Amino acid sequence: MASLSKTSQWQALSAHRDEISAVHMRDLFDREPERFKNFSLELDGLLFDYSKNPVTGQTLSLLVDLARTAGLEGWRERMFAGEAINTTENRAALHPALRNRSGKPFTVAGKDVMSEINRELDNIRAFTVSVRSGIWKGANGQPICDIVNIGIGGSDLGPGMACQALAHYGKAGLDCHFVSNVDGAHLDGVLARLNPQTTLFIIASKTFTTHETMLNANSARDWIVTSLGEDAVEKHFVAVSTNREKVAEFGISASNIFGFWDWVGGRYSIWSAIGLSLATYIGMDKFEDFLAGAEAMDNHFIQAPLERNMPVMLGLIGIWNNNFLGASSLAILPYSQALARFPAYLQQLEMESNGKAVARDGTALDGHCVPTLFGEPGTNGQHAFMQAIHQAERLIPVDFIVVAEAHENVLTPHQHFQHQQVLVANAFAQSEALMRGKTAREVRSELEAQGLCGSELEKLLPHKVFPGNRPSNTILLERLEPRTLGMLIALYEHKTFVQGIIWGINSFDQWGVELGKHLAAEILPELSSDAASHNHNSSTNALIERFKAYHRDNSSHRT
Ligand code: G6Q
Repeated sequence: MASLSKTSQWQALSAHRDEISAVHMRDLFDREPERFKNFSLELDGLLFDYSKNPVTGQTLSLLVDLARTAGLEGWRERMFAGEAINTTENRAALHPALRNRSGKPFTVAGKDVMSEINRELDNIRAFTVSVRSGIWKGANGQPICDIVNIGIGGSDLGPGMACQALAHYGKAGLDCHFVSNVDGAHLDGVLARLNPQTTLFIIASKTFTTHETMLNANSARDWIVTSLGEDAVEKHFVAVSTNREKVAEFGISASNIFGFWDWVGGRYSIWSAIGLSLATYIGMDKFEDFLAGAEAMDNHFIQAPLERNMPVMLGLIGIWNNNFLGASSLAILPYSQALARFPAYLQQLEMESNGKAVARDGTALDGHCVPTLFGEPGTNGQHAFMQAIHQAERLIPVDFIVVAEAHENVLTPHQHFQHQQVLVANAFAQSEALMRGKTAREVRSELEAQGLCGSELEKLLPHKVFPGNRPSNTILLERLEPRTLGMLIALYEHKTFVQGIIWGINSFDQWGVELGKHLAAEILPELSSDAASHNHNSSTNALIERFKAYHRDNSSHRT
């Protein structure tokens, strides 16, 4: 966005915002009976309704002009052509190749990468069949009942979120667990429930050097070796990594390594072997459906005109709410318990991709970019933070993600339908309430009807007014299944890309996580050193000393 805000397209949007700012969305709906039709898009069981945003047709066409001025179409071509658009790491960002089932070539540096991808998919398929059918046996000859994915960030959030989302499709008798946190309580809590003889670990780490993952992996390895012996490692550990050397050092044999490539960013890697836990859990055919859903969204993103293009519209609506209406956060509210981890997944996708201070050319960005994402499944959020979204001064746009059909398990179909109706009624009610609000006049007549009058009524009235005119998108999935989940994730991936291009950001690096890592490596030896810490500020030095003092006084429990 370094210079984009100076362009005539940006200026036109600012002027347009001033012109329409007094118009309430209620009036926009009243004036335009076809508003839903005009401001919604549909693709294979996924409906995207963006009509409840304070925009007009003109707003959207000005936003599309802005996208064109930012060169969105050219950048999209460069991404799909495998150019090194991640300029600070000189890498392509070619995750769409991972879900390309059409047979068309995808190239990186002039080399078609599809044969390598397909070979790896074949390896994944063979592994999933072997584990699911019980051919793969643990050291004592028992089939695998529990898979533990050890990874963090991009090597955890995607498969963890998706396994929960698609649990309905998971194989009975096979459970997937995810350990990411270096807090020993995480691994400990998972291992406490498992039997080493029937547990298989997937160590998922692109670099195989991530401190948290390596410590968790080593502790898991000790757990297996202690109970089954050193030879059991081969039957109880596989790795997903681009660093075969480091995996070999850990003691995992070459035949148990699933690879991927440096042009797959961590937070875009669920489509690669990083999805191994998911593929094993739901089976390879379903994993292929998941890939196909993402591919359908890729094709839509490439082919649909910008004005009718879902990721483009989702991105542009966000730009409007952020940069022109001043919102600095975004609530992601899946009305689906199965999608409980989706907000956390999107937090990484959007905030790690676009949470940057400088543009691609290194110049400072001249406005705020990525919003702060947060969220919880509905209806829980309604009983927690929705109050602020309805009435607090600051604008907090919302993405509602709603699933029409529930999956049945223990409850009867009738019970499920009852629950689903209540759930969905709440989602639709929230978006309507945010849009319409409740005027002072409406509150007054409501209170009068309840028999209130005079000062009692006047005192209560301002508390019950809702300003409305609060933006929200609704994404309605017919069913939460592998294909639609693939579409949904790819929709947000491309939305993130669209916004990054408009802000002028390289969405594919993450230098902002380095400083903390570096300092942690410095502090670690200080925590066990006898010498007092003087290397930091007074706060950090004192905290280190307090930690050491605590452990000096309580050292008996570690022996
Ligand atoms: C994602 C990031 C980051 C990464 C983790 C784990 O885009 O790069 O979240 O996925 O730091 O890294 P490894 O997979 O290398 O362990």
